Amino acid sequence: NLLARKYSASSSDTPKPTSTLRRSWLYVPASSDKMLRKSLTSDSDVIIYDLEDSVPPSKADKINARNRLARFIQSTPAAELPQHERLSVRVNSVTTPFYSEDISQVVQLHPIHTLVLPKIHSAKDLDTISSAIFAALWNGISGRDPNMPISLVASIESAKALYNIGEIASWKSTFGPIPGGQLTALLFAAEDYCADTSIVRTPSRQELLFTRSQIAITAKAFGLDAIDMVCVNYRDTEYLKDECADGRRLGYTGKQAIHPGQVNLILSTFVPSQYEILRAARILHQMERAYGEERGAFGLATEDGGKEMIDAPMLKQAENTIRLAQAANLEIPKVD
Ligand code: 1VU
Repeated sequence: NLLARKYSASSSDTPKPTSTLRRSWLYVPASSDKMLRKSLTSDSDVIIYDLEDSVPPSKADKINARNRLARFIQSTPAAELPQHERLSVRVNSVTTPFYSEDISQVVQLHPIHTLVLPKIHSAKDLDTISSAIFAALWNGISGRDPNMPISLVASIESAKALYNIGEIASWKSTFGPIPGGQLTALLFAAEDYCADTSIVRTPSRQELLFTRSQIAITAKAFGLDAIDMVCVNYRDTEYLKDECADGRRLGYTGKQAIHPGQVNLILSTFVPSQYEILRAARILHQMERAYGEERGAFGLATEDGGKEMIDAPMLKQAENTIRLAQAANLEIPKVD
């Protein structure tokens, strides 16, 4: 059947996940030796070593944090560090005097895969960053493999950024992805966004719905990952669960974390539930049968004894679900 043919683990044409899952993005302040060490024990899909807002703003503190991170990465055995795809650094924003030296030093830490870029307000900001990356590599100070791309994440945190979101999401470096960097994700920084827009935060998050949707859907339009806001209530598991669930419903592929205790919940929310996987498997199986009977639609039995109509768009949704489940190595049940 369709399910067995397209998705069985033993099938030779099993689709392979197109990208590594990047569900949880854990910030680790580079100003803290203790937290840097602790990051080595985290299962987060991505670790963001932070040079920006978790570090005090003084020049001395910024320089210390940058140097501390370099020492940490250089002195930790490679096998203990997060693997290449999991390693990212948030540099300081283009509006500060620190960003170009941050970039220059960070690209020398050659395992770094991703740069998280705060306060991107327009494509011009990305051009500025890209020039700094190009200059750092061109200066020949890097031990980095020149064919290793640098993945860029644009943080959307202002009214201007939201206004310019199309030009940001469609940005390409004039230097090419290598060595200019390649945009791979949009990230929503809710607290800065509220500071910029005077939006008043409420526990309901209702005031952020438009912006969260806009960012997630724009990311989809350009094939980018969409990374949802930080949940600052880091001791409230129920609140985090709720925020993760509505982020995923809005189309986000992952979420930022500020505390190691948030990671597992994010990892388990940004994948389909067992119920969703079973339903998707049934849709694929029953659509195969419907196609065999020259029908493009059929009625799927619902949990409450009713029926729902399934046709091509639901088949696509089911395929997306199975693909995501496979990428997360989740079991896909056989259905009759
Ligand atoms: O068990 P240990 O004592 O060895 O370790 C503590 C603590 O050091 C460690 N830990 C972390 N390790 C790595 N990365 C982290 N982000 C992190 N957070 C804590 O875990 C153990 C338990 O910690 P705790 O429960 O006692 O928590 P603390 O009171 O130590 O720290 C709480 C805060 C929130 C201050 C801490 O988690 C933190 O600094 N998080 C990162 C904040 C940040 O990066 N902010 C910028 C990004 S968010 C943004 O810009 C927009 C809002």
